[in-house]
This record gives sequence, structure tokens and C-alpha cells, in this order.
Amino acid sequence: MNSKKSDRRAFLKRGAALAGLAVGSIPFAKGKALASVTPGLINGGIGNTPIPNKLGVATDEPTIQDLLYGGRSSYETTVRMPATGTRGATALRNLTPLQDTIGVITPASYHYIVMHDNHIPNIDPSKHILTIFGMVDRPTTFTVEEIKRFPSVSRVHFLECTGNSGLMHFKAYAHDKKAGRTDMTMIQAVHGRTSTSEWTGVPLSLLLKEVGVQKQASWCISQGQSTEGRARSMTLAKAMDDVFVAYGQNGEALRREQGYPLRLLVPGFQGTFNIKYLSSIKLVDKPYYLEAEVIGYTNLKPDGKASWYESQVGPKSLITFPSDPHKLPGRGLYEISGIAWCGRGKIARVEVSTDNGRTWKDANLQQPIFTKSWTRFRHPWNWDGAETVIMSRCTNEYGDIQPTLLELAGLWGSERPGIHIPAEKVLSFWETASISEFLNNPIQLWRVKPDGSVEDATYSQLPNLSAL
Ligand SMILES: Nc1nc2c(c(=O)[nH]1)N[C@H]1C(S)=C(S)[C@@H](COP(=O)(O)O)O[C@H]1N2
Ligand SMILES: [Mo]
Repeated sequence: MNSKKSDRRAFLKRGAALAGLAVGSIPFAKGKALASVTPGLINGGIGNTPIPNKLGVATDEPTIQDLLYGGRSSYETTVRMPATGTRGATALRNLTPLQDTIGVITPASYHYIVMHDNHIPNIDPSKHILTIFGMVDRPTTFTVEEIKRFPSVSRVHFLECTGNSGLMHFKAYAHDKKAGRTDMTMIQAVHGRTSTSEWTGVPLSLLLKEVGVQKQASWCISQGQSTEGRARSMTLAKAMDDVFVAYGQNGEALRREQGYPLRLLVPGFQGTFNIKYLSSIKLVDKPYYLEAEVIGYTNLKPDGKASWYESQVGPKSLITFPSDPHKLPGRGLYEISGIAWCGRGKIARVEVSTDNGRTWKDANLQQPIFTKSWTRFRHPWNWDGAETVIMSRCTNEYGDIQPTLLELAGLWGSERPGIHIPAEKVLSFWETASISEFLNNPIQLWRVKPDGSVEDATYSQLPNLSAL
């Protein structure tokens, strides 16, 4: 046992030599390393659970509920967290624990939640209906059962809230800091408004064929059955392309928080299009310029026009390990790991830099790569123990590249007219906050400090943030 342990230490510390190995040889060595560091795995994965005695009396056995539906090991404690600037989980904005994500599928229990209504409806599926009307030949009301009789598809797609990674969270920072909160810079707090699931449902194009779309129709207004009757305009072209009405999430019914029993799934578009508790779709000949479309979720562009109906999420990647709040135990070999996604096509390439952007190396991409989905990337890294900045940059199959923060600033211009940001200037906090509140996909920098702790270096390096 002891000798095994020291083997592992030697392996991790010998990273210098190993980092030069072909990548294919890493998993075997890593598997060996894991077996000796991960509690539980060494005992066949059952950890310290005592074996029940003959009378079936055991204090540390799974509950009946665990056996019927499943529960995780009591050693696992990761949960969603309430968004910054909100007061507790009841604000109904709860974020995915990206620092602990594995692979590409987000378990439903970790899927982020954004609800604008002040409650989450509990809908009886036998009473729920979806009405398609407006510029159609046969306005139709479908029950959930009827929807499920149509030919279905299952597809892996990300959702991302338009406000993810938004600087508005840093505006909330001062408030939270005063309230004594300390978790606002964690990857989960800043970037946790994205998740990926396998969604199952019926292509909207099939339902639209069923009702007969009239020639003059060019937009769809979708609405959900929740208190605010959330609605959104979407082009008919997108509706006919890859949108579907989903009832399944990761092999089971949608979770209540995710829109049970029906939600719209609009691949690659901002989260706000994915109407939950979907109850009606109206075919019309123009967008409705709803409040959420013209006031919320838009940036002002350099030409003074707002980014209305620019709906597609840009190429984006994030290193999830190591990130804030991880702390590396010392120099040696680590696997940098993260996620990349794009609202247009597939991720084709992710590059990683471990020397503050001076050099870049291609990361390994988890296969298969799904369209408009998180793609997991991995990259072995030998950390020499010195302070450095690590980052990732992705490219999609069309060659669209994730921008730097300054390139993004140039793209959107300033939110406040009159503020011009020269490319070489170090931004002050408030100047940065004025770049863009929405659709933020800049390259994310993490500073690894000599003590192994990791801090945000994209936004929080800005001098005034710590002074807030
Ligand atoms: N009915 C309804 N649908 C909704 C919302 C809402 O508040 N009500 N929020 C939207 C927004 S802004 C986002 S980002 C996504 C979030 O989906 P999720 O909560 O399943 O993660 O749902 C969208 N659909
Ligand atoms: Mo959102």
C-alpha cells in the first residue's frame, strides 16, 4: 500500500518527463494514479459502506427511495448554487457546478435554472395542451399524449442563458460582497448558466406540417404556461430547421424546473428562446418586439443599433479544471479539462495555452462531437509550480474563432455611447462592465498562483474590482 502510494507520488511529480509522452499513453498511467487516490474505487467503488448483517439491519444502507429512483453517494456534495445578485435558491436562478462537470452530459439535478416567473408550475401532463394557431390552415390543440405519438428525435444540445458570463454579475458583486458572500468569482457563479442534455421530442416542422402553415407566415410566437406567460418571437426558418418540442431530458421526462411536461428546444440559440411549459405557438408575419427581445438580452452595437434577433450563441470555451475554486496540491502532472460549444455547427478545434497566451497546443476532443453541444476537451499539463495564466480558445467547423475580451468589445462597441476603448488599454472595471452584458463568449483566463489556488484573470484582474 505504502509503496503504491509513493509510486503514485513519483508518477505525478515526474510529470516533466511524462508530459512529453504521446497522449495515448496517459490514460493508463492516469487510471493507475486514480485508483490509488480516489477513496472508494480501491474497494470496488463501495467506499466505506458496511455490508448489512443477516437481519438486514444496517445503518448506512441506501434508503428504499435510493433503490427505487437512485441517490448519489453520501460522499458527494456538489449542488447548484443561487446566482449572484439574488437572494437564495428561491430566486429561481440556480447555476450548474461547472467546476465538477465530467464529460458532456449535465445530470438533470445540475441543470441550471432560469425562471422569470416567481414560481415553478407543477403541471398535470394529462391536462396540458399545446395550441398551434394564427396563420395556419387548421388551428390545432395537441395533448401531451398526442405529441408523443409523432416520430421523435433525441439530440444532445447545450442551453446557455444570454446573461451567462455577463458582466452584470460583477455589478452584483458589490452587493453580494457587502452581504458577506464570498463565492461570486467561482466558475459556477460567473459561467454556470449553461448545461448540456440529451433532449427528446418532436420536430416542430412535423407539427407545423400537420397544421398547414400559410404562405404569409414568417415568424412564430411561442408562449409558456407560467405566471408571466413567457413568450418569444422566432423566425419560421429556424422553426422549420432544427427546433423541437421536447418532453425528455437525459432519458427521463423533463424535470419540473426545466419545463415539464413540454418545452421548446431551439438548438444554438440563446436560452431565452427555449420556452418552458410550452402551451402555444402562433404563426405570424412579423416579430412581436416583446420586452424580453428589445430591452433585455440585447447589446447596443457600435453603429448605435441594438442587437435584436441576433440569436445565435458564438463559439465559446472554458477550462473547468483547474478553475476557481480549485486548489492544486503541488507541481506535477494534471489534466486540464474543459468544455467548448457553439451555436453554429460543431466544435472543430480547441487550443490550450498554459503560458499566458504565448504558445498554444491542440487539446483532445471527446468523441463523438455533437452539433450545438458542449464538447469536452482534455490536455495533459505539467505544472512547474510557478505562477501562470491558462486559457482555452475554440474554433467551430466553419472557422469561427472565440474572441478575446477586447475583440468582443470591438464587436459590440460600448454599451454606453461615447465610451471608446482602445485595443491596447487596460480597462477599468466600469469600462469593462459597459462592453456587453449579454452574449459574452470571450476567452476565459485563469491565473494559477504558486500556492496552487486559481483565480479569474479575465475580469477580476481589472484593478477596481477588488476595491469594490
Ligand atoms: N416559461 C418560461 N420559459 C423560459 C424562461 C422562463 O422564465 N419561463 N426562461 C428562459 C430563459 S431566460 C432561459 S436561459 C431558459 C433556461 O432554461 P432552464 O431553466 O431549463 O435552464 O429558459 C427560458 N424559458
Ligand atoms: Mo436566460
